[in-house]
Amino acid sequence: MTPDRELGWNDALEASWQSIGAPGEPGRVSRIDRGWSTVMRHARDDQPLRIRNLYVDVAVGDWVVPSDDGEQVAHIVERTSAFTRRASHEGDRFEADVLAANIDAVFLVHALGAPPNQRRLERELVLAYDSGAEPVVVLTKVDLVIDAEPTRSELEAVALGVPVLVASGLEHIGIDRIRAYAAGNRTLAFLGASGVGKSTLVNALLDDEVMDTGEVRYADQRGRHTTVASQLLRLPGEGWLIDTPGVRAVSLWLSGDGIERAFADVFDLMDHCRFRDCKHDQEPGCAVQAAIERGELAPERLTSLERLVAEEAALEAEQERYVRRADRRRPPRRSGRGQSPPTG
Ligand SMILES: Nc1nc2c(ncn2[C@@H]2O[C@H](COP(=O)(O)OP(=O)(O)OP(=O)(O)O)[C@@H](O)[C@H]2O)c(=O)[nH]1
Ligand SMILES: [Mg+2]
Ligand SMILES: [Zn+2]
Repeated sequence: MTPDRELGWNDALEASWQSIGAPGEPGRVSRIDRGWSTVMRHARDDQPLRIRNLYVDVAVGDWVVPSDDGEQVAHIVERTSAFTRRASHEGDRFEADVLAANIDAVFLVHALGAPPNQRRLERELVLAYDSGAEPVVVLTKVDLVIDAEPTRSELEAVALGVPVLVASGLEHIGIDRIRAYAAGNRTLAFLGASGVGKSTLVNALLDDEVMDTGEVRYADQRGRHTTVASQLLRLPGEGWLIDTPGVRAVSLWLSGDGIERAFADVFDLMDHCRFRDCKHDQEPGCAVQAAIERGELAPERLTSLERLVAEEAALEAEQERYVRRADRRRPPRRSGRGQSPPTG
């Protein structure tokens, strides 16, 4: 049986699966509970498999091949995208924590009615590009403001052509434009600070009260609800949605070319500096400083870039130190920058 395209199977996944000899019958992980994966075999599977995920770092959204005895995950089909949290060091294990996999479009959610936060958006764009998903910015809670334009144009200035949508989860405004990204059985996910309105957007998309929102828990006085378990949810019409807790922009993994893409304007300027090793500080002929002087580049954007580059370098150094130490203690394993999760 070929995997169900309605469940999100696509040409890229097919090619990866073929490249490992097209084993078994891949299904998609819809949730994970302490070592157990729930695996759907087709889009309307109401009796999904429950199998063990021993020795494999499975994430919600993954396509997995069950073992012949149907008891455990035998392979993970190579991911088209992955949200990865910073490695946690546990004993001599060195692992990045994959929160969600095979996401096609990621919505970077900001709330209107609060000051626009360009720095946060820059960081989220880096993480989105690094994940491999297509970023889209959503400004929600539009019902709270008279004019969304000032905030929109401030965030557009750092979005560099990434679409910036306006919506309200509460008032069901702009929901169809978000849903349109799921056409072709694609998978959506939401990233953003706590309280910006992600769960409310998810509810509006599902047209249902699937996710708890802050308000709900305020009522029963147990404090804010934060989504606790990732799950793959079917959207009405077509497409999928992964609701992920803890995808806070602060602690994610940095790797790949996310910084280069999110700061493409600054990198373009850097190509025009007189000296190849320009530090973009006091050097003569620095195209970056010239753009700042002309008012074409905000100095905060350069600072923001430098901070992210330093952070990535520190993370890499830490990884390398850790891997070197671990390598002295046991046989070599794949490691290094942007360490790819095991795929089987
Ligand atoms: N006025 C207005 N309020 C909204 C809107 N969307 C969400 N809210 C309110 O904002 C609060 C937080 O919304 P949530 O959807 O729970 O936020 P969240 O991003 O899921 O938060 P975490 O789960 O903590 O990350 C709740 O009180 C919502 O009712 C909106 O479009 N308009
Ligand atoms: Mg939430
Ligand atoms: Zn320069």
